[in-house]
Amino acid sequence: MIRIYGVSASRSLRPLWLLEETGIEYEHISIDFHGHEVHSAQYLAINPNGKVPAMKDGELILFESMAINMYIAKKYGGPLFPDSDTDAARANMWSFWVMSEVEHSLLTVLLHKRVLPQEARDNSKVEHNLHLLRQPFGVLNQALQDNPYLLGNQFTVADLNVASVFSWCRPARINLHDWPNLRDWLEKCVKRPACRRAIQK
Ligand SMILES: N[C@@H](CCC(=O)N[C@@H](CS)C(=O)NCC(=O)O)C(=O)O
Repeated sequence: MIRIYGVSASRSLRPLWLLEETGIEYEHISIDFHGHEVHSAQYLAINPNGKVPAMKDGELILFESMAINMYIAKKYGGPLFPDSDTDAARANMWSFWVMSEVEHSLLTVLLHKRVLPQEARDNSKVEHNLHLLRQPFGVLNQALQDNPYLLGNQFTVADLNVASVFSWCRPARINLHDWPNLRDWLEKCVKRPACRRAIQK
């Protein structure tokens, strides 16, 4: 049975959400990423980076949340994985895009607004990264202008991967008023029952 390592209050939410969407049975090893567990010899044999998520499916072990999700979607996702090579390429594009153009800045805003202890917060980092995010937020807003989802009319792994990163906008208290397509799409994605179930894990 496919196994996912990591608590849902981490990037492990991404594969947990996807597995909940597929409906397949899976095993959840709910290890925390703060502290010793991820640095134990046993876990480092699964993910030598000492981070979550990681996945084991038979003999295959993967780390990196987006790579894990593309594998799960293709193997178990049915219509969650695009049925044409061109749409599969677009799903990859959006997944790489959100990791390289959005994730770091959004996490910096979240950490410095809400997570770090007051004395470690730096508002100039919040302002700088909010400024950097305006460009990719605009790109996503535009991409959702004519279609309800990133690849067309249907929710796919591309939406899940991108929305799972953008879901940090809410705890970071980022006002999405300037990007209404993005805001409405994000709301629709994170309200999906599979996402709500994964968050409870
Ligand atoms: N690029 C990796 C990032 C994984 C990552 O940084 N995970 C965090 C939790 S969200 C972690 O395990 N941190 C533990 C540490 O840095 O010691 C992915 O997307 O899977």
